[in-house]
Amino acid sequence: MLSQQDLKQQAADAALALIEPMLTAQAVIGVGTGSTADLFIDGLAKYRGKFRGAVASSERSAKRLAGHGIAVLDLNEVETMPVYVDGADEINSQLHMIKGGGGALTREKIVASVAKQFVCIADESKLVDSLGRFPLPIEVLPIAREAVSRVARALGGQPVLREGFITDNGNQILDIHGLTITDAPELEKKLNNVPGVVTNGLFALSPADTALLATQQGVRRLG
Ligand code: ABF
Repeated sequence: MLSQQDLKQQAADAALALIEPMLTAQAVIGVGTGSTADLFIDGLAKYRGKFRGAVASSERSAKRLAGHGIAVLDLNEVETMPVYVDGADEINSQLHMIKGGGGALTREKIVASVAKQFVCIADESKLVDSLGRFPLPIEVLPIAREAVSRVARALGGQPVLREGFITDNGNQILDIHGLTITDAPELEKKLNNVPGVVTNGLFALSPADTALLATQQGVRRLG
């Protein structure tokens, strides 16, 4: 029986095998945040020098990349990237995701938007029939916390402030419990339009292109 850590490692290894041919001297790799992304970063170290560098979706990932001697580039120096590799808190069969459990959803969504291909790496526990059992993270400007909370309640959710947490961008996070998400792209659009919302953790308007899901029977590829 493979542990969850073994499964995350297998997903990370599968992503490294997938992207290896993309690692040219000019290539810049987009890198996500979280425990599975950490394993991907550690594996990327052996290819250091084969590619130009990486753009990180958080200070946490930037530090880990730099620790391996991988050049960490400012997104403003990069026009495009062949691939963005990142984990997820939940993913469904349409490759819609809930992300942000690690608090990095804003930069994750930005960096992913610049890459040609979004490869999601996850253990099988992240694959769900419908999104929403994992509380939906929303990054909010602190002044808008209560206003956005009222909107979340009106949508049927129960917002909980992520106590003592400030994002890399200096904002707060509301975790919205109890949402029944039947149309993820629609809800993402709605939340995008709420004044004070910086980013919501639904990645459905721009879902992953490929998912590498580690299972007890091996790594499954979706998309
Ligand atoms: C990242 O992956 C975050 O959005 C999310 O919180 C994290 C969860 O993945 P893991 O289980 O690998 O930590 O993209």
